[in-house]
Amino acid sequence: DLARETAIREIRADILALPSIRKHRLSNTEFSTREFVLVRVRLENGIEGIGEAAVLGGPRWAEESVESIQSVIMRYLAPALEGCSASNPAEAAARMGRAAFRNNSAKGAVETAIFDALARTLDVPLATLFGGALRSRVPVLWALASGDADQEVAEAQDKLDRREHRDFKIKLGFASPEEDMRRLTRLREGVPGMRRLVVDVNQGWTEASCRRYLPHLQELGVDLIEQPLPGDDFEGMARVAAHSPIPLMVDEAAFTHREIARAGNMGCGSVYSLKLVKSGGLLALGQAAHVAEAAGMELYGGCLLEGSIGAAAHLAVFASLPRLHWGCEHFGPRLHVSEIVRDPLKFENFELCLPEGPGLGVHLDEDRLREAVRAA
Ligand code: MUC
Ligand code: MG
Repeated sequence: DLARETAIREIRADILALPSIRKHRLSNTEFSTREFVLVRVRLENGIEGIGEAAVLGGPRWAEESVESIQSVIMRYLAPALEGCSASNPAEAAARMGRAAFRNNSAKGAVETAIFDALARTLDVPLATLFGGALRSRVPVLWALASGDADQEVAEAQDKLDRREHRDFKIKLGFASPEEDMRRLTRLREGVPGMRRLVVDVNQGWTEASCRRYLPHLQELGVDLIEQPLPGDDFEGMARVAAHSPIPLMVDEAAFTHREIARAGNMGCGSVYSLKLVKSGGLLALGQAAHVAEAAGMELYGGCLLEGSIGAAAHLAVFASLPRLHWGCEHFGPRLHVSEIVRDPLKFENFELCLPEGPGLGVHLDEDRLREAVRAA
């Protein structure tokens, strides 16, 4: 029977590293090599599922590092899953929830690998396990984050010319707000063909700078302001949002369903960024979307710069959502020099394509994988 055939036999977690095409800067971290953990779950039937645990430049965007992810998986999550079957991902998620507090990136990757192994066993795309796909493509933006205004203008124009991206996000908060305004102005003037512009401050501003620079952001036609204040400043976000003609997006502030409901109901923002590393599993990711909407927020398909494995996992859930108002930001597969899959996700006509085929729809490339293990 299915439960016996899909019993979890082995769980592996390897630390990998891939160079990025350029330095990526955020208010509180930066990196030119992306480290992540590849999780592999082998079932009794011999089928293997894969999952990706992302971090950004060490334990800085959130508290997890590749080292903590690997050891939490091997020491706590894998033992908790002994005797569990991939035919019951909800049971696997519940066991991991009891075995470890938070550690969402680790849990999310293991749950992804379990779902992938189940979908491959059933020979269906992963989206089928979330109710089926309502869309096969999702609009995808690109993030500018080198901090060098000329480079950013050239990069954005190139993405537009290739019809890969017409919506952009720019990372602010690592320089002074004045410098940020200069970079933004350069970008708006230098790339007139750009459609939407999102600014992500990654918790880097104060309430005073928000008030002071809101009029500039409005003049520059900014469409969305992501997490300008520290994640735990719900009251400040609510006050800024109440003044802002531009919608605010809640990112680092809300991981759990209760945090999402609180952020929405307090008016901290009118858009929520969905991320596997915040929800801690694909089941919870889908639920987060419904909680956010119920609390009055529109949905944005967020990422932590995952490659094709993590992006495909998010897409399987995003494809099944009734609404995804702001599209997604899964440009990660193009930010890294080489990927560890044979079939990286496709970008066409400003959209990211949902991969076809059973499970996640992507397959490991063993040669590239060996290089990425060596680099780590
Ligand atoms: C974040 O805070 O949104 C996603 C895209 C990007 O450039 O950084 C990440 C994390
Ligand atoms: Mg963000």
